[in-house]
Amino acid sequence: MQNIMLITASSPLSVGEFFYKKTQPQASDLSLILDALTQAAKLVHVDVNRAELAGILGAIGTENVQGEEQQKLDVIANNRFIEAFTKSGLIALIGSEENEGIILTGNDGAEYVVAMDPLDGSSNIDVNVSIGTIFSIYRRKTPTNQTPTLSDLLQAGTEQVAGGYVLYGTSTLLVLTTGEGVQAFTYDLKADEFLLSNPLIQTKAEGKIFSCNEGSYHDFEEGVKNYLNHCKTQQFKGRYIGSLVADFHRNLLKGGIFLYPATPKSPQGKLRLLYECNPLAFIAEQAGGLATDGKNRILDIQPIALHQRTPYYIGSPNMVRNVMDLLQSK
Ligand code: AHM
Repeated sequence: MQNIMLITASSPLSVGEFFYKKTQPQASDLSLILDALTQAAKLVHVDVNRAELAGILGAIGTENVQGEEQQKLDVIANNRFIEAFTKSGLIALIGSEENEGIILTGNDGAEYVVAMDPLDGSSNIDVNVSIGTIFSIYRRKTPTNQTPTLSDLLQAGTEQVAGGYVLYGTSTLLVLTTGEGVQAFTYDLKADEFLLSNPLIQTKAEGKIFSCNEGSYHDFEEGVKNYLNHCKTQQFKGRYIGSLVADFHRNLLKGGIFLYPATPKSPQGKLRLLYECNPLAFIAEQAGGLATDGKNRILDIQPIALHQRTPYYIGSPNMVRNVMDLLQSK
């Protein structure tokens, strides 16, 4: 008979504990903001899991600013995060995919602002496929004795104080960076906390997965077509869920590239710079990956509009460099 060994491990840190232990000056504010974020994420976790039983699947009958049909869960998640950030007292302003303009929380003296996609991948809500919340936290630029403005959000991604996502998948996971590597926290239902489950995520320099909506292949420019053909010649695996967070997360862990190129119909691509591309680009770079629009580093782009879009290539660095080379060799 085999000996059974009892392993006792000290209990993993919660998000708040992990960041409170850090020494940077904003550590305590940041841990409180992340606490607000995780409180909302826990509620959204329940909403997502009970959606069919609770009758909150399907469209609500309205469109967001992008002209996309809003799902009931889009609106519920949006309200959950807005309420949590507002109540924290630490967020002055929010920019959301679901709202045309900025949302003033009334916390005029607060020092931070948030850009978010409260529920990304909404076409997958009704079919029980992974979806996510994506967010960026910035320090505001306007003085705290003034009402915050859109300019507080229109900062390059390099200015992010924190960025990340919550993935509502086979488990609910928060993946986060504050510029010191990438950490993952898994929602433990028993403890009712997001607990540190991976203290340092790093991606592979070279991956073997490519993720792209190939239904638009004929609309892609030659460089993208050549890269996709290269992936197939190399017999890389094609994997595409249609939920950015889920596609990105898989490639982050396994090594791969996600592509959402421009097309004649969408010359700026589909994905939004502020609350989809920048947070994931911050994570990718902190994990050793790259993110570009084909020419420029995503994090260097100076935004000019809240709902600005960009072509997007993100993932393992050698793969991203390869597609950039092909895009530039016309
Ligand atoms: P959404 O904000 O309506 O959910 O759109 C964003 C989603 C991303 O999650 C995903 O990468 C992309 O749209 C998929 O688009 P497509 O259906 O064109 O492949």
